[in-house]
Amino acid sequence: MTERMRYEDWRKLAERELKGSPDGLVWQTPEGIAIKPLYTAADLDGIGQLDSLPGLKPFLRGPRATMYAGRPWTIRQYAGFSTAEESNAFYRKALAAGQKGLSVAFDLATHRGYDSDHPRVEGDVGKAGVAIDSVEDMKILFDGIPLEEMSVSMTMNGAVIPILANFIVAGEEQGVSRDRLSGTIQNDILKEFMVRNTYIYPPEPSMRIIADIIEYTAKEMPKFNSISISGYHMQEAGSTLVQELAFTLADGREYVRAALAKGLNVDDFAGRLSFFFAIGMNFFMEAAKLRAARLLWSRIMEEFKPSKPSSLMLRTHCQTSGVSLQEQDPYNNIVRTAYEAMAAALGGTQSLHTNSFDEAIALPTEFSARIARNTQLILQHETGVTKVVDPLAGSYYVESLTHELAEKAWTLIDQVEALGGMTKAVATGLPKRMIEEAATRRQTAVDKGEDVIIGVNRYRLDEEDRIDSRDIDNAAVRRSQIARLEQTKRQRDPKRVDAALAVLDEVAASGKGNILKAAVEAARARATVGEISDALRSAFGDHSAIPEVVSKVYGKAYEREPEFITLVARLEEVSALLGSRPRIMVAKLGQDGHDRGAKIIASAFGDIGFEVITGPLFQTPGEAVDLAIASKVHVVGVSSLAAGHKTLLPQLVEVLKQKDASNIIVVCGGVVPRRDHQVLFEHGVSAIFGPGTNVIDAARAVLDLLEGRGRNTA
Ligand code: MLC
Ligand code: 5AD
Repeated sequence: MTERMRYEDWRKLAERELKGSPDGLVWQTPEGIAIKPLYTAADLDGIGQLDSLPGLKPFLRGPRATMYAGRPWTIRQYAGFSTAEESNAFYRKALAAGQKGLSVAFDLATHRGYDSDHPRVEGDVGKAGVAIDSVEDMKILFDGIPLEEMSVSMTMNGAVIPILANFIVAGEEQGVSRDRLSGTIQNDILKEFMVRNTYIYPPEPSMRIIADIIEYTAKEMPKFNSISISGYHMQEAGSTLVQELAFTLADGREYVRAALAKGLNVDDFAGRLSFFFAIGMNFFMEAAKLRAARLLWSRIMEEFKPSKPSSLMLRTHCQTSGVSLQEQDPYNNIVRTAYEAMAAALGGTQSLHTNSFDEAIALPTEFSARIARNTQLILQHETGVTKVVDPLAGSYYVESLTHELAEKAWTLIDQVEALGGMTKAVATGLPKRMIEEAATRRQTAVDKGEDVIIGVNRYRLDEEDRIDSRDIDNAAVRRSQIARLEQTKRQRDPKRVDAALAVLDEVAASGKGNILKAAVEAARARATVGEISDALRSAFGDHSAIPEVVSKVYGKAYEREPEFITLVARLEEVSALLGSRPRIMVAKLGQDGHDRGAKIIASAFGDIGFEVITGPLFQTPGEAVDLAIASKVHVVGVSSLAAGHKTLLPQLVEVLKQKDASNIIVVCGGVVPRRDHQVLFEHGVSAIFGPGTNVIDAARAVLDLLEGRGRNTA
């Protein structure tokens, strides 16, 4: 019997089971891929990748010949909070309990190149990561951790120069010369302009910084990965997996070009480029994505004609998806993370972070971090997944998906090329817009219940369990950071600092010499993160982005829904009451650049009929109030994802009072632990919309508030 005839038999059976056509079972994914209920050998026709072997180009089946059978992936948990002392203690405990590599999360003040005493960062110090102001902090961070043996990843992009310089000097002073340091610096600025937003300088000098770091590490630090080209944050911002794949690889190609333009030889640096992807809930597609990524990267690198096979090899870190985790019924997140971790392993990651179940509430506690770490330890030691290389190879479905993802991503990569490469594409705003549209579409599907999330839009608990969460006293952290900064400044030789900073400024401004090399000298002299960043600011200037918001995605999907129609009608009534359409300003305060939520709210509220003002990133409460008053808004909606809310929201309300604008209603959305709700209410916040809030519900609540206010003042 031929394959075709047997398939026809299956179809008949399926029709009988379904009492209808199996074509209705096709799942259209956000990537535009039609997933069929059955894959067969026929789906492998014409797929060229099937004879691939691990360790050999194009590395589809993995960069190493033996993969985890030889050495399992690195359990590398991203962590950092409060002071260097506290983070150091946390790292040591984690390493003793089975973690294998370190990964430092810096606070947002550090990310954006501000010392802890800077007035703009009052709400951010020590909150979303550890505060580092100088080599003195960096030395404490790694105290008792042998940098000769431990590979250290540092997620740093904006203030990448002072941080890497401080790390090199901390190593030096621990007795480990830079050529023996192993680890990774994220150093990926293009995705910052697209989604993550911890940039400091404009794109062009930012690309120079990257090229200088690749040059310096290629020459001086042979064990160090010069960059971690990241798609993670794109998926977090709402991208599809094809967008994540394509934009990340296109970013990588751009960095290779920047390094080549410096005169480097491709084989001298390509083997130390590394990648970073998110692993979300689409289990098989995520595993296929990593396989496709390796295939495509080797294709891209072939263009540069390297002679070493390792120059074609994509090695990657993965992190389970933060955005897939929920505030509601949070223990479900343990299960989600475990599935995602399994997908990362089946996809062949080199290193992995598993998120903690309290992701949507606060930074991990000792307890939630333990479960997250053990999720990987159990996977490695108890399930047997490490014993066989690329176990999904040959699966009709996974091979076919790998192929389809690769094709679709390649088409998008070509589109980027047609725009002149990723730097130019980013400048057009196209990738960002595409990602924001995908994010809004996803929100719509969740709000409408088409995409099911257990505990949120299906099987929601009547009452949530209370869980403990980590709280950080940022005022105390700030005080202790300022004390150490003052001490460091007292003890250093000011002439040496000034001289080193002048050289750095000159190297930056003239375009001659290596910026990192000059910064290492400044760090040795104890110039601070803020001072080094300012020296570069004076040469390069600051980057500021104009917020753009997509429209008609949410509204279009909802236009026929009765609840939407009712809401729009209510908005008209409220408008009549107010005498104008309700105006809301969506504000981001402090150094928190996570703007997916703010963008979705701005977009959806706009479609509902609100007049929306999108405030720029990084405002102080005072600046936000000025804009709100000048824009004559009725409501300020603050989106807070980096835990600055307890400092920044009360300040905002206070400034409104001082400026006689208390009639403006303040609401807040984002990651705000329940234990903080009361404090915010007491400080004049009228409503708090946590993760998992349906946008329609939020809009209705805002209209309720406006109606109340309209009646009160009427
Ligand atoms: C590996 N090795 C083997 C082997 N497998 N040797 C023999 N047999 C095998 N089967 C060797 C490797 O060649 C290497 O040596 C060494 O073992 C370590 O393995 P690795 O695979 O290179 O792992 P690792 O050192 O962990 O490096 C992984 C990496 C790296 C290349 C992906 O860049 C990395 O660690 N990245 C982490 C990035 C990260 O944590 N980012 C956090 C972002 S959080 P050799 O000598 O060849 O090196 C974030 C969130 C936010 O961004 O927004 O704030
Ligand atoms: N500690 C632990 N995990 C963190 N993440 C961000 N900051 C920290 C930190 N300080 C994780 C979260 C988040 C993702 C970007 O990284 O999972 O979603």
